[in-house]
Formats: sequence, structure tokens, C-alpha cells
Amino acid sequence: MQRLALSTLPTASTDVVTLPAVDPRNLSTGLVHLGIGAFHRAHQAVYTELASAATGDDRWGIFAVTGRSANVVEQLAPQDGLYGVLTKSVERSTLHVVGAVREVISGGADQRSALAAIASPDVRVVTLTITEKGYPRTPDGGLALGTAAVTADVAAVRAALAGTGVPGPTGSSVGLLATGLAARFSAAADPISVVSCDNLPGNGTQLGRLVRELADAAGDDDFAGWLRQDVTFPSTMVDRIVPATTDQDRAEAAELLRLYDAGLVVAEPFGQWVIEDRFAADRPAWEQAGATLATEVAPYEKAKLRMLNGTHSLLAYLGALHGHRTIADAIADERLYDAARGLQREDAIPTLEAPPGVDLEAYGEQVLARFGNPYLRHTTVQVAMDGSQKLPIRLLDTAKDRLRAGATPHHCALAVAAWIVYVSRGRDTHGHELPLNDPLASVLRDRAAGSEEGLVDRMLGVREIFDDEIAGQDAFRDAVRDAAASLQRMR
Ligand code: NAI
Ligand code: CS2
Repeated sequence: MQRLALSTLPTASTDVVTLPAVDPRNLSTGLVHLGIGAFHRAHQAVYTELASAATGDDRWGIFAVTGRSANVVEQLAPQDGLYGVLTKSVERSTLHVVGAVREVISGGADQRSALAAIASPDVRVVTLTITEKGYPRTPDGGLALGTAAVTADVAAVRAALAGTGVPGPTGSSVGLLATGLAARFSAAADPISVVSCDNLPGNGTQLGRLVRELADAAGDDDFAGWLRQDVTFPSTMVDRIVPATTDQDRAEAAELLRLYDAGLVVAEPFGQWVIEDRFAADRPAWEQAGATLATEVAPYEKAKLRMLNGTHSLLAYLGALHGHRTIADAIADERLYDAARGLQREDAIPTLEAPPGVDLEAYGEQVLARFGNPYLRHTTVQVAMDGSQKLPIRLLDTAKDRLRAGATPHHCALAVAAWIVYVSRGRDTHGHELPLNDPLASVLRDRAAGSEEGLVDRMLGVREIFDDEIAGQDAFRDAVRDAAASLQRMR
């Protein structure tokens, strides 16, 4: 079968397969994306392509940078940057070929090109999806100074500011961004907007803090002043369920497209993007593609992280322990459905201010229905990964708010207990292995080893996850212990 490329594209769209909304050869590069994983391809890149098509503005071709794993370069470069988004629902599957990506490089292997792109005066926006663990931060959100990664980042920023040759390898993607901004400052210092699209509360504010603390560590006041003056870090709420692509997905897409697409991504029909309207320079007209520009993103972000992502994590750990391979299987289990709905209604909603025009209970029902889409094959194990990064954001902030209000967040406690048993047991009720994919995996394994007696106390003692406030709450600790004891009786 031929490979998807400009030369092999079908000649016309059908009601199932639609061709790129823009010809990538007509686009100039105006946007750099760091972390071109599945989500960027199914979310921001689609909005960017449709915005270009709606306005005829051809300045927003994407220069995409992968993380360490360069397999996306091998997936997209031979395809002229083209890839398909396979949208799957109960009704039907459709496939759209996206033409927004102009170039893909590996940030590790070709750092120099990545820095030059961020410094280019034609580039006026940088977006990021580098995962929660991609932000080198301490539990209180400060820069993780003293780590090997950040030490390398500081040296690279200094080298870019001094203009003495090519900066050495950066230790993190945030360091790569900061070094590229330093190169931009050292050149013409044009304004630029940097847009985090990761599942972090106040993602733009968090990213801006890390970049500014890197500038402070590099000791260049003029650069720090330019960052404050000419670089904005708007926050966003991003939403579209985009599971990792499987070979089965690629085979289904090949049937529809009659071409092999190594860069295929799979997604649900639903998508939402709420962006803080704070830009230092031009940007794609994303609102023309359905995005919402808002002065205040926090209510949307908090509702989504707590009602969708918190429930997702509960279903991931509880579902995996019960032997459910996918989120759809887990939500179809009435006991787990009730737990998910309880987390939304009894723990999360009381901590939220409804975004304008949003009925939070109806929003919660919609989220649970989206989880039930069996065609996505979103695995519990994929959502379970990086729990050390996700729990504080999605569940512990909710729990702390409820405890401060004098209530015990039993559903959050159940989710934490399920995570503890997932980590410690490492197997589901059928004996199948449950992988621990987490940046703190070795710490967690050490803590989980040993007797079940005291297990909860040992896990709640991991200060990178459970801060003094939550760890000091006896009511929460007791609720987690009770839930864990009941889960441990499950065999
Ligand atoms: P993915 O695994 O397909 O891609 C992750 C990207 O981040 C890759 O480019 C990888 O190289 C890079 N990366 C991984 N670890 C990194 C690190 N430590 N430092 C820098 N870069 C790193 O994952 P996907 O689906 O693209 O999701 C990425 C992020 O997007 C998520 O972590 C989340 O924050 C956000 N997101 C994902 C959604 C989804 O349903 N997949 C939906 C909403 C938000
Ligand atoms: C999921 C998210 O993998 C996970 O942690 O909870 O990627 C989720 O699919 C998205 O946030 C949905 O917008």
C-alpha cells in the first residue's frame, strides 16, 4: 500500500474522508510546537489548519519539535507532514487529513534548528504539549533548581545570551523554550506568545514562572525584562480525548484512505479550547475554528481538570484493578459509574464556580457519556500513567478544598486508594500485570514494597505528591485506609 503524501493524496474529499483544508505548500512557518504527540495533532493543529482555511491567512504553518523519541519525525517527514485524524463515535468514523504541519524535527537530535525556529521573526507563537512531567518544577511550582536538567538549561540560556557559539544540550523542553527565547532576545527581540496546552492548572502562568526563573538563574536582567515586557504566557483549557494510536486504528484508517498513514491519530468528536486572550503579537484566528478567547480561563480549566480528569483517573485505577482494559469498559461497570458520578457531584462540583452558561451537573453527565465511547479503545493503563504528576492536580486539590470546608471527600479518597493498590499490587483481579509508568516509579515501588500494614501511610508520605496539608488530614487518611482495605480484599 502506498504511503500518505502530497503526491498520493486522493483527488477529492468524500463524506467520510476529507482532504487538507489548506495546501501545506502554501503556508509559511509562523508557529512552533514543542511536543508533537497525539494530542497536538488532533487538537491545536486542527484548529490552526481550520483557522488558516477560514481566513486565507497563510502565515501559520507549524514547525513541530518532538521530544527525545524521534519516531514522530519518521512518521511525518516522509508524509510531507500530512497525517490523518480518525474521529470515532457510535454513529460512524470519519477521517480528516491535516495539512498544517510544515516541518518536524527531533528536539534532541536537532536542537539548533529548534532554537533557530523559536528565534525566527516569522514565528510569533509557540505552543506546547510536553505532558505534566515535562515542566521541571518543585511541588509548589517553582523551578527545580539544582537538578541536572535545569543546570543544563541554565547553561544553555547563558550561552544563547552570550552569543558564544551553539548552546549545549538543554535538559528539558522548558529549557529548550527558554534558550530559544534567549536567542530571540539576542537577535531582534520581537514579541512572541507562548501557549501551554498541557493539563496543568494555570498552565500558562506555571510555564511563564519557570521560564522567568530560568532567566533569573542565568543572571541576565535585560533578558528577564524583555520576557516581562514582550512575551506572554496565556493559560488555556484544552479538551479532546485522544488515546494512543493502535495498529488496529492504522488498519481501519488505511481501509478508508487506501493509503498507509504512519502519523495517524484517533479522537472523539468532541473538542474544546478556551484560551486566555493575552497575546504579544499576531496569532492564528483560532476562534474562526471554534476556539473560545476568554479573559478568565480558570473556571473552565478547574471544572475540566476536576470533573473530567479527576474522574478519568478514578476510572483508570479502579477500572484497571477490576480488570477493565478500557475506560469505556470501566464506565460500563455500574459500581464504577456510580463512583465516578459521586466524585463529580459530591466532591468536585461543591469546589467549583460554574463557567459562564455551564450547568455543571449536565457537563458531568456529558463527560461520563464521552467516557463511554467504546470505539476509542482508550486504555485504563494509559490514563493511569504519570499518576505522581496527575493526582495533585486532579484529585488532591479537590480533596483539600472539601476538607477545608469540613467535608470528607470520600470519592477522592477512593481514587487515591485505588492508585495505591494499583501501584503496590501491580496486578488486576485476573492476575494480569498493571505497568507502573511514572517519573517517580522507583520511589513509589520502594514505598509500596513490604507489608500491606502501613502501606497507606507510606504512600501518603511521598511529599512530591502529598503535601503537608493533605498528609496531615486524619479524616482523609482514614478514608483512604478504609477504601484501600476494601480494595485489597478484592482478589
Ligand atoms: P503523547 O505521548 O502522544 O505525546 C507526548 C509528547 O510530549 C511527545 O512529543 C513527547 O516527546 C513529549 N514528552 C513526553 N515526556 C516529555 C518530557 N518529560 N519533557 C518534554 N516532552 C515530553 O501524549 P499526548 O496524547 O500528545 O498528550 C500530551 C499532553 O497533552 C498530555 O500530557 C496532556 O497534558 C495534554 N492533553 C492530552 C489529551 C489527550 O487526550 N491525549 C487531552 C488534553 C490534554
Ligand atoms: C487523560 C487526559 O491520559 C489522561 O490523563 O485524563 O489525557 C484526557 O484524555 C484529556 O485531558 C481529555 O481532554
